[in-house]
Amino acid sequence: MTIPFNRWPEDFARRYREKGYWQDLPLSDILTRHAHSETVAVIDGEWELSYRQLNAASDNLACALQSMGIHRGETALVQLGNVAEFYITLFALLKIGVAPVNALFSHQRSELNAYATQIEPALLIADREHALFANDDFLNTFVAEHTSLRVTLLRGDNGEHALAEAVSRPADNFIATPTPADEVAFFQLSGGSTGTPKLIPRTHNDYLYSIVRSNEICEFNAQTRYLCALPAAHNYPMSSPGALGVFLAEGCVVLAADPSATLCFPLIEKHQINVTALVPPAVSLWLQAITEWGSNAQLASLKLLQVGGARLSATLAARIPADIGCQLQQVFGMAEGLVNYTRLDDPIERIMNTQGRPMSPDDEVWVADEHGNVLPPGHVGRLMTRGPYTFRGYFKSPEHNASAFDENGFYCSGDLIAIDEQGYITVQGREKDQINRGGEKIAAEEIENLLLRHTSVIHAALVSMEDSLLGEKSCAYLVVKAPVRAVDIRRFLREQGVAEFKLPDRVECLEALPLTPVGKVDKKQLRQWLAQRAPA
Ligand code: AMP
Ligand code: DBH
Repeated sequence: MTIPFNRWPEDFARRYREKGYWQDLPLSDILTRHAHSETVAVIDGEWELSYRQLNAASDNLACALQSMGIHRGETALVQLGNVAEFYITLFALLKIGVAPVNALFSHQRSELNAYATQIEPALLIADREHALFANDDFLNTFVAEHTSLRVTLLRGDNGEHALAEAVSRPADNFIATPTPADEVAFFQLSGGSTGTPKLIPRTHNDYLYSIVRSNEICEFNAQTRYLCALPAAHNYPMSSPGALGVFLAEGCVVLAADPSATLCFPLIEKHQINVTALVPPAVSLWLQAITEWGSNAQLASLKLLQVGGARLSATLAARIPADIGCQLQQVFGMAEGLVNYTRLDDPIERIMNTQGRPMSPDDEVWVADEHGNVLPPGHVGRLMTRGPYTFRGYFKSPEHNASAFDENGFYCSGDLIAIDEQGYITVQGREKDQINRGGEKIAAEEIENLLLRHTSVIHAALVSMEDSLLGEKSCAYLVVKAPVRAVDIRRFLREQGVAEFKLPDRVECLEALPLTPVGKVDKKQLRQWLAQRAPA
C-alpha cells in the first residue's frame, strides 16, 4: 500500500539524483546515523535526551506500534506541542513507514476533523494537556466518526492509551520498515487559501535535501544550540534548518513552549543558545522586553537570529543587530517547498532589505504577469517555482492543483514578489485569499464557510487589516438578517471548533458587500475601507 501523490517527472528525478540532491535515504537517517552518540540531542524542561536515548525511545515506540498492528503505508494524525515526544513520535513513524500529519497544538476540532477526513489515519497520537483530550468526550466522538482509527496513544495518559508506556517499553528485535525514499514520508500543512485545509505530501528525498542544503547555508554544525520556540510541527522550525537540521549536524535542540521573552531569554542564557528562529511579531516583543528590562545580557550567546513567516519591516530588521546584538537572517519559505535565505556573508543592505534568494541552484523561480508571461528583474508579479524539494501537488486535490500549477509544473504560491538582478527576492504582497496574522496563516474561505453556518449571517468576507504588532489582523465583514455582536461571532466560531488565531479580530456589518464588475466580493475595497477606518 503506497500513499498516492503527484511525483516529479522522471527526467527531473534523474537530474536531482545525479546532482546528489536526492540521496535515497529515509528521513530517519538524520537520527539513526547518530544512534551511538552520547551528545545531548533535545532538552525539554528538565528532560534531556542524548542521541542514543532519542533513537532508542523512537525505536521503542516504533516497535510498540508494530505490535499494535500499525504498518507501512498507513497514516497517522499527530497533535503534540513543543515537547520531546514530538520528535520521538516523528522518528518512530518514519521508521515504520507511517506518514503523519502533524497538526499544530493550536488546532481544534474543525482542523483535526478536516485532516482525518483527508488521510483516514490508522493512528492518533495526541496530548491530555490539550483541552480537546483532557477527558474522553471528544476522543470518543472522533474515533467513532473516523472509522479508520485503530490505535490511540496520548501523552500524559497513564491508562490504556499511555504514550509514555509505549515509548519506554524496550524494543525487542525491532526491524525498521521506512517507505522508499521517493515516496511520501509525511504531510506538511499548508497555510492555505481554500475552504478545507490542504495537505502537502513531502518525500524523504525532497525533505532531506532541503535540510542538508539549509544546514550548508546556515552553517549548522555540532556546536549549534538551537532554541525551538515556534510550533515544532511548522515547516520553518522543523526544516529551515530547524530541529531536523540540528539533529543532522549533531547539535542540540532546546524546546520552548512559546516565543515569549520571559520564557526564552532565561533558556537562551541557561543553555547557551546560539541560534533561533522567530516570526516578526516575536522580534518586536523581544525588542520591547530588552527596552523595558534595560538589558540584552541574557542573549549574549546568541549569534544568529532567523526571521521569517511574514514580512519583516526594515525598521525592525535594523534593530536586530543594534539591540539584540546578533546577526539577522531573513527566511522566506513555504511548507510547499521553496525556501529563500539571505546568506550569512551577504552585504548588510541585502540582509536588511531582501527576503533572500533560493537555497538550491536548481530552484527555478520566476515572476509572472497576469497572463503568465515572464517579467524582467525588478517588476512585481506572481511567484512561480519548481525544484528538487518543491511539491508537485496537494494531497487528493486535483481541482485545486489544476489552478495552483501551470502546465510545466511550476507552483504559483500566491505571493507577489520582485526579483532583482542578483536574484534576491522581495515580497511585495499577496494575491492568495489568505491573512498572514504574524506568521500564522488564515485561509479566508475556511472562516467564511464557518461564518455562513451562523443563522443570522447571509454573506461573509474575511479580509486583512493592518496591525502594528502582528502586521495583519483579520476583519469579518458580514451581511446579517438580525444584529450580531463581535463577541457572539467569535463565540460561535469557537463552538465550531476552530483554532483561536483564526477568529476575526474585528467584525463589521454592512447592508451589502461591495462587488467587482464581474460580481465577486471586492476585498480590495473592503481593505481600503478598513485602512480609512470607514464605514463602520
Ligand atoms: P505556508 O503556506 O503556511 O507555508 O506559508 C507560506 C507563506 O508565508 C508564503 O507563501 C508567504 O506568503 C509567507 N511568508 C513566509 N516567509 C515570509 C517572509 N520572510 N516574508 C514575507 N512573507 C513570508
Ligand atoms: O511561513 C512559512 O511557511 C515558512 C517560513 C520560513 C516556511 O515554511 C519555512 C521558512 O520553511
